[in-house]
Amino acid sequence: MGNQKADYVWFNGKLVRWEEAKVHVLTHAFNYGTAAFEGIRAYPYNGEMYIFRLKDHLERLQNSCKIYGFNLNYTLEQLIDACIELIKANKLHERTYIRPLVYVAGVGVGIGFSGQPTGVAIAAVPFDTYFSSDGGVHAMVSSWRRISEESLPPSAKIAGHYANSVLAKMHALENGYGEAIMLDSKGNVSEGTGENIFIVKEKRLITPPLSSGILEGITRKTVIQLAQEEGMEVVEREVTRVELYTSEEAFFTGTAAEITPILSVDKKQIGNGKPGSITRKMIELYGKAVIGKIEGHEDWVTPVYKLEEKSKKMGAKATPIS
Ligand code: PY5
Repeated sequence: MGNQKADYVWFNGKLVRWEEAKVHVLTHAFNYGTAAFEGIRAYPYNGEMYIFRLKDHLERLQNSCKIYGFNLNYTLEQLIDACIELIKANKLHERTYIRPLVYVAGVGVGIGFSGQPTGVAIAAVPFDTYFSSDGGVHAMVSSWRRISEESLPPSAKIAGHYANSVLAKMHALENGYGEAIMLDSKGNVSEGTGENIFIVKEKRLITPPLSSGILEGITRKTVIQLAQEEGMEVVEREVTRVELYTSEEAFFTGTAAEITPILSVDKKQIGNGKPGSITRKMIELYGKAVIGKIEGHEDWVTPVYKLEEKSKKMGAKATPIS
């Protein structure tokens, strides 16, 4: 991620200036990774900003908190309003990334956190593509295995879990690859360091199941739904490492990564080394979905500035009284 900035951060119920969104060095979350977070995108279209699947992301945040027993002192509605308010305050009108974070806020050295307060911060920054856009990414299979249910619950989006992703990602970058693909504890394909993975075989989309230690991605869910509605077959099943090598197409899905074609794995070219037709179709559909342009799924997006309602109201005022 880059060093994007904005004027304000939503910090424990208030908008504070960017520089003022600070915590103490002995904060429990800073020392032990005890924070649940989300990554959400907002997209500009026709002067409006649309937040994609905001409620789904915040519900996952609630579940992450539940798994770890973090108190989340704000309701879903309050968090939705906070995200909207924050984009407005920062006057954002470009591709934006929203990062809500619920953290154990006690200051001290003990590991137990019962009775300690939790804090909530939401940052929103301009954010374009996650991977440098040269048509896709070259990936390696990492020797670091994805965290498994035996030690950490992979379906919770917890700051501390990302130490695993950081090891795999840095190993990949240091070896000249754009991304790492992690295997699960059994040796099947799990996911990228911050993305789910799909492969295409005989025109079918295949993606690893929850039991392969994945984070249940909202982009993954969106892609499954969009593909099925297009009449494509989607299978959730274990994927072996060599199936990756011989797949016709492969791509990553994630809020930050959106849909990113995988051009090679371990230096083995996927398909003809260019984004395949199904991948391109999914990119096109996803591009429409995030601005509310898929019929029947307009409710996936939350308008920030509510321009439509405003213009309706203005229109009503302008109507002459008969
Ligand atoms: N798997 C992992 C480990 C992730 O971190 C993410 C999201 C996904 C899958 C995809 O989930 P979703 O489709 O719901 O976004 N990663 C974050 C993101 O905002 C952080 C990336 C730096 O995309």
